[in-house]
Amino acid sequence: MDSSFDPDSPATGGGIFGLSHSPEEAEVVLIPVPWEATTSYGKGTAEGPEAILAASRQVDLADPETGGAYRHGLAMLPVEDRIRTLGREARRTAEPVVAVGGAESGDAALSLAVRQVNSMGQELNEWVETTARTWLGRGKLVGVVGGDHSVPFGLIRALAETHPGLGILHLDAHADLRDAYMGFAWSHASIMHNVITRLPGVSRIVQVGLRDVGERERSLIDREPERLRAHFSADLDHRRFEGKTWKALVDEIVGELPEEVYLSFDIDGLDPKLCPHTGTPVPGGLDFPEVVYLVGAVARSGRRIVGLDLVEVAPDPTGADEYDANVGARLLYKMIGFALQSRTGA
Ligand SMILES: [Mn+2]
Repeated sequence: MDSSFDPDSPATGGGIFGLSHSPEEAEVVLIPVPWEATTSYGKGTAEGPEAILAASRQVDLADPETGGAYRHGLAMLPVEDRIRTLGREARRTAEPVVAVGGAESGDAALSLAVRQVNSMGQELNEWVETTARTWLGRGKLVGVVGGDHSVPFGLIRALAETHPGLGILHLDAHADLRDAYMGFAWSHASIMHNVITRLPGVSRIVQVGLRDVGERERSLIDREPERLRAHFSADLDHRRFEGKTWKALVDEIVGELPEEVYLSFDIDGLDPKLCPHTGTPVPGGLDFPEVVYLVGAVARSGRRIVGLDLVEVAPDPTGADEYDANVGARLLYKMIGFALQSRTGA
């Protein structure tokens, strides 16, 4: 960045947060993934990366909490047309299956559609992983901006290999532990099931904010007490109502994480007043300062945040309300800031 750069002046750079770093000169590289192949309820998260990019230009860069992440250089890769097209094709192929709630009927056309969507999901995962490895290999901190919650699998796989024992701090209203939702192996509702069953390098997933959990997900949590730690919103709320401080709860949560941590943030972990257009909003949930305190506590504990994603941010389809993307962009800046702090010990 040239020396005349003024973080207080209106954003002029075309990149994320109004900056103009190339990915080569940035310390943080974000991979945008416009993908929502298998979402069943609200749509629009495929537009998340571009909405966050647009809203990010309003974020003041000298963040008092995280200390000005922009100095490290931040860049978002351009959205690849091939990936956007693949995402649309996957969505189109999945639609008839989603419309009837799955392919259990044995209908041959629906079963074929499921297999095709699964193979497109596989292709996406491979692309995310290859892209992530390229930038990880150059020493970057890599993040994924979704898209639905299926998209960061390739990044998590790459990091689980280079950081065995990795822990995931998973903020979400949902456990995402379903084994193939509607037959779709790479569904947004299955991301953590796929991580826990396919990535032995991930030692533990610590889930926070859960409010909507299926019976089979619950029993998987009970069967895997070492690798899955679930913090339900109701439990956290009750304990706070009865006098526990948020700090005490955060210390417990952070204490369950290993030394190296990946942040996976589904925006619907927040109170839906902060993300009114997300695909599957659930009342309750965490407030913005609470999650920022939690993520900051990971860095302050001396743990290292080695990668991150922010998913399920969906802009208002009418374009009238940019709040979802505004909250998303600010959350992303805080997550990056704490990750950088944890990286350098600064
Ligand atoms: Mn999720």
